Amino acid sequence: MACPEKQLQRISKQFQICGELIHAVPLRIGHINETWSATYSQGGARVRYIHQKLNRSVFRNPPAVMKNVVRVTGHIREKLEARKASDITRRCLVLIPTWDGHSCYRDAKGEYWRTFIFVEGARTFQAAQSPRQAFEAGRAFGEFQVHLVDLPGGRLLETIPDFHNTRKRFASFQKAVANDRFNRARNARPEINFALEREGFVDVILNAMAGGRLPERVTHNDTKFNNVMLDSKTGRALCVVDLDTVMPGCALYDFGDMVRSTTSPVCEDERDLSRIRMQMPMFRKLAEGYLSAVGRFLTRGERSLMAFSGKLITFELGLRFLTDYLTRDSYFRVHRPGHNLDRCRAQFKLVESIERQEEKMQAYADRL
Ligand code: GN1
Ligand code: MG
Repeated sequence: MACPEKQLQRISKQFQICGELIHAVPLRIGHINETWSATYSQGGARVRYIHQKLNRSVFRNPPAVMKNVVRVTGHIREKLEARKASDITRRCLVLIPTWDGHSCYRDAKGEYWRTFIFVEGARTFQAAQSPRQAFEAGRAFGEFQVHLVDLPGGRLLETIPDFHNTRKRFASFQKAVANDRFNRARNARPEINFALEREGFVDVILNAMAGGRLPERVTHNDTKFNNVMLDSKTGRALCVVDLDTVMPGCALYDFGDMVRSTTSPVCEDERDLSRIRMQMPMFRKLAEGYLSAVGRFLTRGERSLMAFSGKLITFELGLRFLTDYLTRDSYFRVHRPGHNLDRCRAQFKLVESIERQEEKMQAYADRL
């Protein structure tokens, strides 16, 4: 993540921040955007902000991303203010506008930069440490969906069209195997077969949505456990971050990605596959937390696919990592050779574990 301090100095001057930039550190979070935490001196106090450069090859229309983020954060903030919540700047991301009033800054190279208030006294984790944390994640993403049920101003823009279209993801995977441009398919035969054997369920949610059996909602679409900020003192969820893929979707995409990223004890790129499993106590608390927030509006159809969605989205991510491996890692940032294949293997191992427990998981959700 090369970004000399000088460049960041220049960028940071574009935003409505009063103070001098003292230093900035790159944050190794996410596989897509580039993020820095920057410390400023302001009237003698130290304050931190987040500066982020959007990945333009993933987000083809950065102004659309920013439009959505402004609408979503503005709406949640209004709701928190209306109910006189305390600590609002830690409960919802706050964008710092540029001096000329824009939500982001476009530099001479055409790169888009934005700035958020740094949420102090909070932590994120790569993997959930306890069922209580799983509950908090479920509740936080559930509340996020609840807040956005009445978002005014029409449909959000689709920042990445077909983001959770598992059929299209499957088709891209098939194409990558057929072309095998980088001669990598030979390293991934078992994974390719694993994926091919499961084509049968890729359309379930798509068909239910197309047939009107599942509603479209405003969803987060990237509900990874490390996108929940937990208060360092109380352990309670404060807010969810990474709002670039908030757009029209299915509530189950969110729940499914929570199952993927919260119920296994290890990170999504764990190489010791024997450590990967869907842990029922984590699932129970995750489902309880989620339903504690959305229980009132979730339809029967949505409820009935909660366990399935965990399997589907874990499979979808496995497919995406595998496709990216086969096409020489052009999408997800990698930190070692074979990284995307490791990620794929970890997802598929988790899919198997969910398959073994799917009935039990759904039976539990049905009882809640
Ligand atoms: C990417 O960059 P990050 O970690 O927030 C990806 C998600 C994946 C996730 C897997 C825009 O998110 O869809 O679930 O990696 N984001 C995009 O770790 O593709
Ligand atoms: Mg993301």
